[in-house]
This record gives sequence, structure tokens and C-alpha cells, in this order.
Amino acid sequence: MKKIILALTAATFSTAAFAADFATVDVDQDGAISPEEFSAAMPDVDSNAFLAADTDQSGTLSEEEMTTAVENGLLPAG
Ligand SMILES: [Ca+2]
Repeated sequence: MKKIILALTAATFSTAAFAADFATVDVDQDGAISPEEFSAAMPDVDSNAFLAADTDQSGTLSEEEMTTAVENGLLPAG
């Protein structure tokens, strides 16, 4: 499972710099970034950025939502 996640992460982020590796931010590896995981990984990022990035308003960020947020400048890249 972990190898699959890492492979997907490498493929997804090969063209985008990223504040942190998704699998690293997703501490419990449930495939979604909780507000707690988000703030732990990016303590300097305003929580409003999390809400803005959560486009389906699920309360967590999917890998796709995080990637989109970085591309849109909501979240810092690198
Ligand atoms: Ca998680």
C-alpha cells in the first residue's frame, strides 16, 4: 500500500513543486489531509487556505485538492 501511494505521489507531483510530500503530510495515511495534519505540516499557512482548498467541503483535503491549491497559489510550493 505504501509503495502504491509513493508511486502515485511521484507521478502526481513530478511537474509541481510542493510544500511537503502528500504521503508525509498524511500522517495517518488515510488518503486525506485533516486540518490537524495540514497545520502540523504548514504551521505558517492560514487556516482559510485550507477551507479554500477543500473544494468539495469534505473537511479534509484530497491529494487532488492539495495539488490544485498549490497550482492556484493557495498553498506554498516548496
Ligand atoms: Ca490523513
